[in-house]
Amino acid sequence: MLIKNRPAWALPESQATPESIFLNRRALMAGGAGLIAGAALPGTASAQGADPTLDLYPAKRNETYTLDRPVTPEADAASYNNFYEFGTSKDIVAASKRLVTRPWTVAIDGMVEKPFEIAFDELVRKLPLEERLYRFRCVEAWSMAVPWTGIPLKAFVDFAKPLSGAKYIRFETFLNPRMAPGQSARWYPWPYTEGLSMAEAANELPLLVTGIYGKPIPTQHGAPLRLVVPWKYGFKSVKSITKISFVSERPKTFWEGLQAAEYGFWANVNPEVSHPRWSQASEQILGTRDRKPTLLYNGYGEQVAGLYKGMTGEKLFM
Ligand SMILES: Nc1nc2c(c(=O)[nH]1)N[C@H]1C(S)=C(S)[C@@H](COP(=O)(O)O)O[C@H]1N2
Ligand SMILES: [Mo]
Repeated sequence: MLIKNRPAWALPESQATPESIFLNRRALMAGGAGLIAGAALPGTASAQGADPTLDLYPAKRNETYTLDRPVTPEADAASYNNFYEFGTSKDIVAASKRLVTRPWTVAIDGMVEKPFEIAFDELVRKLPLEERLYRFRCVEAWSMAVPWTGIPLKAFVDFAKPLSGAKYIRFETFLNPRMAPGQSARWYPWPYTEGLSMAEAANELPLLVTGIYGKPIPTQHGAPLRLVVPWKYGFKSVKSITKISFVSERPKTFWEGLQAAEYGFWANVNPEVSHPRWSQASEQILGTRDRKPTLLYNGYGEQVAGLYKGMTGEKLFM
């Protein structure tokens, strides 16, 4: 395992269940490990200047969404990340500072009335921003609870004006191996992509996130724009989005492309459906020594269970 500086509350090696375990071995065999341990370029962060959206934070909190546990301390959430573009360990904060987030353009294409591109700084002022407290559950069996700020995905979909033939929405991360050394590892299907059905995208819960802890989102969490889908395993919550496409066919996602038997399209949280290599019954609460039982749909069944009525024959939980 490549986890360095493992904090006291992290899992013992024997219990840890990284998404990447078989890939780490391949990376080592291919001599690629050094490549993805990129260091920050001195001065990059300051060269980007002050964030032009600072005045939008903190956004008004939507009190509908409450937690059954304390909010994770910011320092813990901000220092234990998955962002394979910057390395396969959890310790990618420094490397992620290479991400240049301005200018940042998002392309909207596929089955829409009219494809268009929009600057992130314009998009973030066009649609309503709000703060929500959500639980977040990684497939590796750790979890956190954080205040995200974002645009309800539903509002973005209305703004994009999809055609009736659109059945899925597909999200794509930037592709720039010079900025993101992990993207030089050719055994991954870069760029990172994810997708939802249109019915899921129209649900109230998914957020196009622009901020966390009442501030613009930092690079390690997927600046400047990422998805958050709180009832699905964390890998669905794609970071640093540059393209959003409306499509008629179910898109093949990054993790599906790597290992379809372990990471499917639906990936809804379910404590009773084990990952082929570990149990999903409970979760390690980030920043603590506690484990908690994992909840069906990560506790959001009331809002989302209806989406899957009658979908027999689909692998809804992996
Ligand atoms: N582009 C991109 N998005 C990504 C990932 C990634 O490696 N690259 N990792 C995913 C996984 S596995 C998880 S658990 C979450 C972690 O989000 P966080 O680091 O903000 O907690 O981001 C998801 N989004
Ligand atoms: Mo994850």
